[in-house]
Amino acid sequence: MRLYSYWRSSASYRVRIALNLKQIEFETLPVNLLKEGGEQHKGLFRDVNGSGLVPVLVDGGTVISQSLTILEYLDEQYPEPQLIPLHGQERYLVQSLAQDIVVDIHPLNNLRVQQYLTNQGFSDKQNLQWLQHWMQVGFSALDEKLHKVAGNYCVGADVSLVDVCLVPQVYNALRFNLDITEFPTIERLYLRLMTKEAFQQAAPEKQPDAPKAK
Ligand SMILES: N[C@@H](CCC(=O)N[C@@H](CS)C(=O)NCC(=O)O)C(=O)O
Repeated sequence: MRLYSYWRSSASYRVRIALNLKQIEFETLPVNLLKEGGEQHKGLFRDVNGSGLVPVLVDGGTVISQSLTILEYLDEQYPEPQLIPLHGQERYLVQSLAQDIVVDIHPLNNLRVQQYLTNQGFSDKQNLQWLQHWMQVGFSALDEKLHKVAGNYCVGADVSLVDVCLVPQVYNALRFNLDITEFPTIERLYLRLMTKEAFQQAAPEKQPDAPKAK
């Protein structure tokens, strides 16, 4: 199992958490999103994913892009622990909450969006305000929804796809100085999830391509 990944990519972070939860060993194939304009736009990786985005999972002859699709694949192939409930309302609740994060919140804080805004004349401060605004909008709604359904985990008593997507998004929020104490359910869940080994080991700073601490 190999994962094209970038240490600070939150979409890659989701997949790393799932691999750890399922105790699947994997090799990281680093794609440096910043080096010389970004390796995601260059020859070798463009052949792997023409969209120029990480993560991409390679499992034997199977090559999959899009983190949610990778997570679905892993859940089918390695069902322990099951991240997407197989039946009932919980199945759709888990998927829709995960999409609130992956589809509605995350894309607006992606690197290429920030780079575009900078090229359009946004200052660093305006860029930060943009990021914080959209995360604030997304987190407010998400916090209310999670408040109604969370137990020890985002949805009830079992770890799910939502937890896997929440932690990297909170990492992004903290990175961009969003005050997450405004979102008490999200904050509680994040702090609890970060006590778990599978989540800790997936953290950006623990990845082989992370800059070495000085
Ligand atoms: N919908 C995609 C999003 C992937 C994505 O946005 N990846 C980011 C890193 S988190 C990326 O590769 N960005 C490169 C760029 O913006 O140039 C997924 O969930 O896998």
